[in-house]
Parts: sequence; structure tokens; C-alpha cells
Amino acid sequence: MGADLATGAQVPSPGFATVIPKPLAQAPERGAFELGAGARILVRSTTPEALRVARLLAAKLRPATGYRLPVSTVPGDARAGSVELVLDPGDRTLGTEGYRVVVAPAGVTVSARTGAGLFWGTQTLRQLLPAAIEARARRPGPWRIPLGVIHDRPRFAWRGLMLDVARHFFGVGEVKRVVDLMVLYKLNRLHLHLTDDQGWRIAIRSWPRLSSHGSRTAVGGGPGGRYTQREYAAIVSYARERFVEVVPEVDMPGHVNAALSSYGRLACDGVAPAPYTGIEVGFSSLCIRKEETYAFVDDVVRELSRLTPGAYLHVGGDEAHSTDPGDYAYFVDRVQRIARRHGKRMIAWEEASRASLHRTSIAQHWQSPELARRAVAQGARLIMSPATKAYLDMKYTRRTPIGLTWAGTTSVRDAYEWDPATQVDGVSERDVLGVEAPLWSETVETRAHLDHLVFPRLLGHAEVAWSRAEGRSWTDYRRRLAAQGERLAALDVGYHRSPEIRWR
Ligand code: TNX
Repeated sequence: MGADLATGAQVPSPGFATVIPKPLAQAPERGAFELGAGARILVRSTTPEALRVARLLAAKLRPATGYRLPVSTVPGDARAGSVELVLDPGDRTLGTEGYRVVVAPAGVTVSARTGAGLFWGTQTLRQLLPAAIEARARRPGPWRIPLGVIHDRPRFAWRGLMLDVARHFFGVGEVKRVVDLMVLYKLNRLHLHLTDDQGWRIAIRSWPRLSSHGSRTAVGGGPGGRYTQREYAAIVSYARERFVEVVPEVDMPGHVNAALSSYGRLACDGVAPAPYTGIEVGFSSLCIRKEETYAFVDDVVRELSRLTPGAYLHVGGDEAHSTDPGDYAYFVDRVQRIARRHGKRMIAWEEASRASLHRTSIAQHWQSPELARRAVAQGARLIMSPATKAYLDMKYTRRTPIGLTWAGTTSVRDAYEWDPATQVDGVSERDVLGVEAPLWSETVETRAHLDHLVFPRLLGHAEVAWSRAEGRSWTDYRRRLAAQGERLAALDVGYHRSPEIRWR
């Protein structure tokens, strides 16, 4: 039992039955382990990653418990009542991101083959503690964790969220907060949609007007904003420390009004258009047959690749309605080469399958089964973001306030009841790299708007991406989600209290 936040009354620890995403296998037992003031975080294998996970766990548990929770690497410091982290690269049953959590009366052990696995194990541990553990100030406890064993590993390697920081800008602090929330649900990719017609959000040193001019607008005429290279690097390293890979997107050859407005010479007529603050799509294009276009693309890709240690670079490619189809294929081919030359795997929206894709390139499905199949036929793998299920900018119902409805409305249930391996005829599990939920931000002006659209639906996509399809059920999920509501509230997340869920 733990104390209720408001009343101080005793409430049960959440238990194994509330974890999201649902673990692969669990064996709860009667009783609980209690984390006490003398507990330590013991690290058995002192790799930098294991130590980092230990420090992050201690930092997470300190504010609400008020305990010191020292991280100890001293061999033989096996004090009872502690949490032990064990890296065991030999345990093949865990896969690269899997983990095992054993909660025994004498202490807790989290084991994994990799730092990432350990980190995901500690997120499960967090969810086994009362929701008050998420509070930023001291709470009474007690900090009980139900006894038992959880053995877990993900179904898909790619478990992502996309933030459109171009239509409305979100600063470094806000993006870090989103990373903190993603990892609680074991999401590991943050795709940043950095450029669009309405704004260019990343400083490129060789083309300085992109940020001095191209960043000053946003949908509806707001002030816009941009990341300096140092700020972008800070986001990348903050995410990376938490096992989240940042995937930067520069959208081309369409969605480029902010770039053309900064450098008129990138337009075929050489005339810089006015900045754009509406929400139409498909009206702008880079000038495909001008050689300077590729000098521009090369500079942008080079600078961004240097700032991004991850393997991927997203080049957009969607809705290029004002680019001639032949020109479009020519452009994708050249950009793909440029990305590869800078050591990156190209990701592009599924329209890019109209061009010829390298087998290591990745297509992101959002709307067209035919284009998704065309990508797969070329040997490319898919990130699944079907707009009717995974677009976080669709309204929950016609009556909820924020969002769009062009792909329909998406209830909490709709955002849970889908499967990436059966979503598109002719696309099967082995073609799918994973799942990504995009938040397009035409209507998203504030943190409250963001919280409303992203939560709780993101948790559904997190489970779709992590957990087996067999054994998932809405009835079971909505019960677990009700418990997560308390956790999100303790984290000050303004989630949408959809009437589909019996929130506590
Ligand atoms: C379609 S999805 C777009 C975006 C919009 C979004 C709004 C995609 C690849 N392109 O430009 O922001 O719809 O839901």
C-alpha cells in the first residue's frame, strides 16, 4: 500500500497489471518489497552505460522519496533492500533491448544485455511504484513494489514520436520534457520535423538566412523560433543519454517556402516568396534542374549529419504537388546519394517510392497502401504512421477542441486497436521496422494543446510498437490506462480525460 496523494489514505501499489506497454511475460507473487531510506542502487558491471542508467534511476526516485539512494559500484556491497542493475551480455533470451525485473523480499534486480535494456527495465520498475513516485517534491510513501518477475522485450526496434516544430515551434526545454515522457513508455525514436513552409527551425552555418529570416514565422503569424546548432546538439545528447535517437527531418523538395523566402535563388524564377503563415500544403518546390539546389542540399545534409550521431536522416519528400513527377524522381535519387555520402540512411515519406529506393532506405507510410507496397517491393522497410490511427493531430471526436479531422477522428481506442503488420495488405511483419506517431502542429500552439493531443493516445501506440499482438485487448488496456492517468497527473501532464476510460 502507498499513501493517497490527496487524502493520505492507504492505496495499493499499482501492481504488475498496470504496466504499459504490456510486458511479454510476468509472474506476480504475493507480497511486496519496500524501498527504504537506506536503499542503494548497486551496479554490477561498471560500464559507462550501466552507471548512467543507475544515476538516472537514482535521480528519478530521489525527489518523491527524499532518500539519498547512493549509486554504488563497490563489489560485495550487497546490502539487502537495494536495487541491483546487472549487465549480462550473455543472456540471449533478452534480445538487444529486453530486460528482466525480479522483485524479491530482499531486493530488486534488473538485468539486461545492453544499457538500453537496463534502462527500459528501470522504466518498468518506476511503473511498479505508486504514481506519487513521479512527484517533484517529497511524498510520504511507503514505496512498495509488488513481488514477482517480469521478462520483457520489444516487438519492433522503431518506436517513435514525431514532433512538427515547424508549424509551431517548441523550445529545447519542451522537447526535453517530451523525451522524459516518451521513455516512461519505452519509445526510442524522436523524429523532429525541422522545416516546412511556415518556418525553418535549425541553424545552418553555410546558409545563415535560413534561421535569421526563415525561422521568424509560424502558422497564424506567431514569432516562430529556431534551434542554434548548440541547442540542437543539446537535444540530441539529452535524448541519447536516455536511449532515444533523434531523427532530424528537412522536408524537400516541397514544403520549402521558408527556405525559398530566405534565398530567392533556390526558386526557379529566382524570386523570394513572402513568408507563409497559412496551413495549405503542396505549393512550394525547390528548383530541381538548378545545380545550386544540390549545393544547398549537400550543405544542409552535411551540417545536420555532423550534428546527428544516429544512422538516419529524414528528407521528407511528401506532398510535392508542385514538383513535376519526373523531376521528383530525379531529386529523390540525388538526395539519396547525398545522404549516403554523408554516412546516413535516408528516410522519406512513402511518396519517395515513386523514385528508385536503395535497399537500405526507409519509407514512412502515412496514407497510401499502394506507395507503401511499392517501397516494400524495392526492398525498403517501412515505418508505420497510418494517418487514420497514428496521427496525433487528429481530433479525438468532432467535439474535442484542438486538432484536424482530414483523416477522420481518432479515439483512445482507435489509437490502440491497430496492428502494424496487418494495416496494409501486402505488407507484413518483416517489412515493418516499427511504429511512429506524428504530431503535426498546425493547431498546436501551447504545451497544453500538445499534452491534450499526445496523451493518452501515445501510450496506445507505444504498446502497439512494443508488445505482441497476441494478448493485447482493449478491455485489459483501458484498465491499465486508468492507472497511468494517475501517473501522468503526478507528472503534470494535461492528458485528455476521455470518457472512454474510467479514470480514477
Ligand atoms: C499531411 S503527412 C502532411 C503534413 C500535414 C499533416 C496534417 C504528411 C507526410 N504531410 O504536411 O501537417 O497532413 O495532418
